[in-house]
Order: sequence, then structure tokens, then C-alpha cells
Amino acid sequence: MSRSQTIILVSLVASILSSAFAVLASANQFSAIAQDNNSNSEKKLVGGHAMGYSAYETSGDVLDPVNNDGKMGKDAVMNPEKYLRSFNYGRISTSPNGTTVREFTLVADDRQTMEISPGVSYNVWTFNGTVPGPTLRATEGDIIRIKFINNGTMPHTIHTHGIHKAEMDGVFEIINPGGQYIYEFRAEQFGVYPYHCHVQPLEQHISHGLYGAYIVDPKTPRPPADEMVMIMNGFDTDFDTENNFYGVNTIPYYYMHHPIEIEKDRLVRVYLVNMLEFDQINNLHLHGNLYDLYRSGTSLEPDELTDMVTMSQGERGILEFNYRYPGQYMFHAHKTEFAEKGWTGLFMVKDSSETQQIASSGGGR
Ligand SMILES: [Cu+2]
Repeated sequence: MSRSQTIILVSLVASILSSAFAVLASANQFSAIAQDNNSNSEKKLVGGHAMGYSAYETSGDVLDPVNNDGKMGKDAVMNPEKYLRSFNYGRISTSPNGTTVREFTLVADDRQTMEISPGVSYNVWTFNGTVPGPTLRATEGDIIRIKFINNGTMPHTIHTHGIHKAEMDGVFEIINPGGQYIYEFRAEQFGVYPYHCHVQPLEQHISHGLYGAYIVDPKTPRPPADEMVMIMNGFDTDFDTENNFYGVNTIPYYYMHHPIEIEKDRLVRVYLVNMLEFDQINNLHLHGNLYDLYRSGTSLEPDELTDMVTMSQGERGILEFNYRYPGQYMFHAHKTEFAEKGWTGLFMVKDSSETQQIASSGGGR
């Protein structure tokens, strides 16, 4: 063997060994994360309930919809209770010509590992620390100014659906780690929209959680209602480009354990956005009722009276309904695989006279 052949062989062996150590190190790192978060739980088998669906091992589990108390840890990526009815109207000022200006700050990060289901930790990519990011809200005609800060380790942007100039589209102006950008545009047309990062590979940036909802109210407001936001999403926790968990507002089965309280005969308005990656469709079926469906929310006239809406990724709509009868009603994906992997919730319809009695006796929440 010549000297040059020896050098090539030695460097080849060194490179194989260093790759092997790198794999071992990353495997150890992964198991450390899993163990950290699951010191009290064993590995469980999830899925495999039908032909064609693979079973897989997880260090955590999808919440058991019946027997689990649904408690999330302190490092949960979001609080579905709080998120449901939170709207961020921005810092409001008035421009010299009298237009309302709404300023928002959105900070992207991709370094956190947080809980997405009890015992299941995942490297979430967040806007302002949560998945989904905050719900931005404005009135048609307002000026929206979003100060974007990239606190992550890779490039990110904000792409808002709606009408705006090319340089405000968040596609070609890539914002590198440590960078900032101001997105400014007029809020039009009224409706409900998604916003999300638009850096390639898009499926990676979206499936890790860089998205949120953006609502533009009509100048004459819609009738008063109990308003809430639901973003249909899911997580691929074993990185095989198939989702393992599904839900609305991230945490599987959360609203099964914590039913959403609404009042009998009171109008409920749900801003629904589908941001689910990897699967072709998603849907929402409501029990014991029908809803007026305003597709994209861009009209004041409903498109349909239904109990089912099916959406592809990025589609959205407004759902309006009220319940005639008190009690517990399910809402869930009518793609049963999704429903069984976490995308199921409950509305608890209360009779307002009953609610008032509880409140006056001091027993209310
Ligand atoms: Cu991104």
C-alpha cells in the first residue's frame, strides 16, 4: 500500500468512526429528552388499530380521552383554554390621515423542546413562544404593521394570506437568524386568514408550528357572539411524514377533558383554520346542531347550513351556531383516524338561568 493509499484509508476509517459517534450521540440526546419528560411513564404502543396503519412506540402518549385527567406539564407549548378566546388587536395608534394603525411584534424561534401532549416533547418552532402563534385581529381598512424578529437558528419569514405588495408577502425576503423585518399592509378583504413562515422546506417549517390565524373584521361588525379560534393541526413525532397526533389548538383531546362552556341560545362564532401538514384534508363535524358556514369569512351571507366542513391545508371559514338544548355535545374530525388520535372535543351547553344560579350562590368559576 502506497503512502497516499494509507492516508486515504486512515481518513476513511476516521470519517466512518466520527459518523458512528455522531449517530450514537444524537440517539443518546434523544433518549435523554424522552427520559427527562417521561420518568414516570413506560413506553407505549400507539396506533396499529387497522390494516395499513403502523403501530409505533412513543415515550409519551396521546391523552386517553376517557381515563386521563388531561393535565399538561409546565412546559406545555400552549394553553388551549387561554388561546381559544384570545385576540391580539395590536398597539393602536392613528395615522395623520386618520387611519387606525395596529402594530404587532412576532418573534420566531426554533430552539425549544416543549410538551405537545402529556409526556410527549417535541422541538416546536414558535411565533411568540406558542403553537399556534397569537391570533392577530384588525378591522377592514386598518394599517397592519408587524415587526418580525427572527430569534431562531435558521431563516424564517411571515407570509400572511390577503392583499398586499410583493415585498410584504414573506416569500423572497428571507430573514436570517438575528434579522428583523417590518411587514406593512392594509387589512383587506374582511375574512379569516392563516399566516405562516414561508421558508423552504415549507412542510418542515409549518409542521413544526410556525403558523397562526389573522382575522379582519368587516367595518360594520358581525353580530355580537361568543367568539373563539380553532386551528386544526397535528404533529409528526416520529418524523416519517405522517402525523401521530391531531387536534384543534395543538393539544390532543384537550377540549374532551376541558369542555368548552357555551350558553344555550347564545350565538357562537368559531374562526376555523386548517394548518394540518402531510394529510390531504381535515374537517369539523358538530353534533346535535347545524352551523352557518362562511367560507373564508369573506362574505356576510353564509354559503351553507351544515354540520360538516372539509378543508385542505390553508383553507378556513367562520362557523356560526347556537344550541337549543343544554348538555354535552361532541365536535371532531369526521376523518375517524384523526378523531381517534386526538382531534375530538366537547361543547358544554349551559342553560343561562342555571349559570346565573351558580354565579349568585358563589359557586361559579
Ligand atoms: Cu420558518
